[in-house]
Order: sequence, then C-alpha cells, then structure tokens
Amino acid sequence: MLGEAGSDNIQGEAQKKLDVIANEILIQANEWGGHLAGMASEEVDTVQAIPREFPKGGYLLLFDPLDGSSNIDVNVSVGTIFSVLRCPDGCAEPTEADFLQPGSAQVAAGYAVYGPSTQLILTVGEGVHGFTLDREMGSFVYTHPFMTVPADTQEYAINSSNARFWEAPIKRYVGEMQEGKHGPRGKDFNMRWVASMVADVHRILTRGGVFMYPIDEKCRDRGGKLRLMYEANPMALLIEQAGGAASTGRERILDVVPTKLHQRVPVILGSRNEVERAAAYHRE
Ligand code: AFP
Repeated sequence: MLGEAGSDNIQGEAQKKLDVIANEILIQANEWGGHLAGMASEEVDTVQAIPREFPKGGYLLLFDPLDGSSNIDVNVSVGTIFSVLRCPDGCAEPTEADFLQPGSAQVAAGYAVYGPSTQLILTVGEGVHGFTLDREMGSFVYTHPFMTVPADTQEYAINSSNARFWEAPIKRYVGEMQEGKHGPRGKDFNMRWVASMVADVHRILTRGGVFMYPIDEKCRDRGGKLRLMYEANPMALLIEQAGGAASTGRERILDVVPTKLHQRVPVILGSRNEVERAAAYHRE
C-alpha cells in the first residue's frame, strides 16, 4: 500500500499509491448520490464529470483526498480535506470556470483526520462540529459541538527550515516569537509542525495556535505552497467559523477570487489576534 505510485499529479509531485487509492475511493463514493454536478480533486488536472448513468444535483465537491502524504511512510497523521460550492444556475456540465468561486461562497467545508482516532470536522456555516468514528458501531458520534479557536495563543506552526527564504514580515513575526519572554512579545512560545495541514489545523481547533505557510523565495513563482481550493479555502472557513482568522498576509483568504483550479496561496490562519498581528506586519 505504501511507496510511490510511479506517476506525477498536476502539481508535478510524485503520487503515492495511497493518494491514488484515496482519490478513487472519494470519486466512487460521491459520484452516484445525486447531490453533485461535478467534482475537482487536487490529484486530477481537470474537473471530474458525473457519469451519465447517475443523477445530478446542484453542488460542486472539491477535495484533497490525502493531505500530508509525505507522512504516510512514517505513519504520522494524514487527512482528507473537502469543500462544497453551489453549482451556478444552469450548470449541467460544469467546467473549470464554474468552480472558480471565492472561499466565502462555500456552503460546507471540513476534513477527516486519520490519527489515533478518526475524526470528521465539519462546518455548514453554523459553527464547527466534530464527530469521532466509533469503529464498533461503524458510525461517527457527535463528540465536539461548537469547536472554538481562542483569540490568543502561545503556539505557532511553520516549517522554519524555509526561514532564509521568507519575506521580511514573516521573519519579523516569527523572530519576535522566538525571542520569548525577553523579546517584544514578553512571553515564551511553543512550536509544532506535523507537515500534514489537517493535523496542524486540528491541533489549532483543539487548543489554539497559528499555522503559517507563507510565500517565500522557493515558492514565489507558484504563488505559494498550499492550494487555495483544496486546502486554504476549506480550512479558512472552518477557522473563521470557530472564531479564528485566515489571511494570505495581504487579504482574507475567503475573499481571494480564484483564477485557476490548482491555484496556490500563502496561508496564515488560527488564533485571531496572532493572524491580525502577522497581517499588520505585512501592511507595514
Ligand atoms: P502533501 O500532501 O503533498 O504531502 O503536502 C502536504 C502539505 O500541502 C500540507 O499538508 C503541509 O502543511 C505542507 O504541505 C508541508 O509542507 P513542507 O513539507 O514543505 O513542510
């Protein structure tokens, strides 16, 4: 089950076998239900039509079938991220243009995290709700009503091996946190980085924090590292619904108007006061 599948996805990244399998499972599980007009997957370059033999509905589903795939071989948490949009009127055969809606248009978003327990975290625009898989019953139990992100935190998540490539505002923001209680912030900060966005965001929804994948010199040409439609938008909706904030550093993520399906953006999200501070440093 593990290892390379020997093929590349649209982003030019090697696909793991589990990425391919997860993608196929999600398509097969969602194509026949009658709710969807079309799907788009991080692992597939074009939009995924609903086969003719199945009924169609009014929604578009976007997903990252297996986020954090570099963690598969080392048995660390991975997850599935999804976003739901309304299909514009008269959208019988949706094209890429029908999917290019800002994150604020999402009608639902969520993720499943495959960790010590399997949890499904969901928003339909009325708070964030968590469900835990009971393997004996074979169903998800509603265990975490109205999850919230505290406005302040002393924990941040960033891949600091990229520090030399960061822009000045992020260097300043992270540098001040690293100076701890003797620096301008006057308090010590803790750092975590799982390299599965699902797991990092799940920690923030559980105990607060700020997650960053900013633009840097390595990913500037691509616009960032994380994908707007499959990672940034669904996570931004969840975080905002939980009382946090989500920014590119220069604008609210949910306001970004996409120009292509596999677009990438810088991401700063989590505890509101920290995200606002990082955005203020960008404005300066
Ligand atoms: P993959 O799913 O393609 O492995 O990427 C995971 C991810 O998009 C996101 O989940 C992580 O936060 C981020 O990449 C980790 O990136 P680095 O390996 O550069 O730290």
